Amino acid sequence: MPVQSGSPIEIVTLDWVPDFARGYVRDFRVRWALEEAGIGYRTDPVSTVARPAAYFAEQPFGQVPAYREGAVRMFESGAIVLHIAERSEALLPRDAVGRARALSWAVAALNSVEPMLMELATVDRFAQGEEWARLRRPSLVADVEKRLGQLAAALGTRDYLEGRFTAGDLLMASALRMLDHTDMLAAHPLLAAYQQRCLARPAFLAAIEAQLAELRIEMPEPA
Ligand SMILES: N[C@@H](CCC(=O)N[C@@H](CS)C(=O)NCC(=O)O)C(=O)O
Repeated sequence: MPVQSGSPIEIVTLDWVPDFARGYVRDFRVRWALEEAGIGYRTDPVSTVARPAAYFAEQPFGQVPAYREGAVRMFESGAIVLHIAERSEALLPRDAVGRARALSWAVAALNSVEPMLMELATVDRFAQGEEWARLRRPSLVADVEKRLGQLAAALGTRDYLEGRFTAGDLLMASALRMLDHTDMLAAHPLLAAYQQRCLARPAFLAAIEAQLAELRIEMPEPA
């Protein structure tokens, strides 16, 4: 159970999402980071169907999550996770070398891995059946396979990208969840095991349980 510290933290979440998005709304990343850091929080669900105009002053794109902590106002899940990581050695090593590596992996997750996985999710889910999606998919799949191979090679046989868990792993494992509708990770057993290791962490499970509970959905039975 996280402990309270400093100013109360509030995460802006959505009050409803369709079934496929439950457990995947990006506020889970912020909840996960706070759970890893042992920092308590509350949420302020915003209406999915009618986002108040004032909310755009807080999150310019009207999306979630947004983050409030005293005078601090933040948006972008990656930035928020790194902000939390500044407060916790559990997410960011104190030594300069380890910290630099963790930051590199965090940005790699957001900038070099997530965009192509997001594009695949768009092709497979949101543009399903459209001609452009059918034409785009083969070369996109090839790009994703290549990137996964490179990531697997960098991970090697380590438990985490830099040996110990960091915010970089949190964001990488979060990004890899965008492949959940495929079996593409199976081609890389060590990477798949890494993903499972990250997602078996009590802090991740608590984060997902909290999101699902807020959306009033029961946790599925573990496979
Ligand atoms: N890059 C942003 C993306 C945020 C995002 O896509 N949020 C989605 C939920 S996962 C959202 O708010 N969707 C509703 C909308 O775009 O109106 C972040 O990581 O915070």
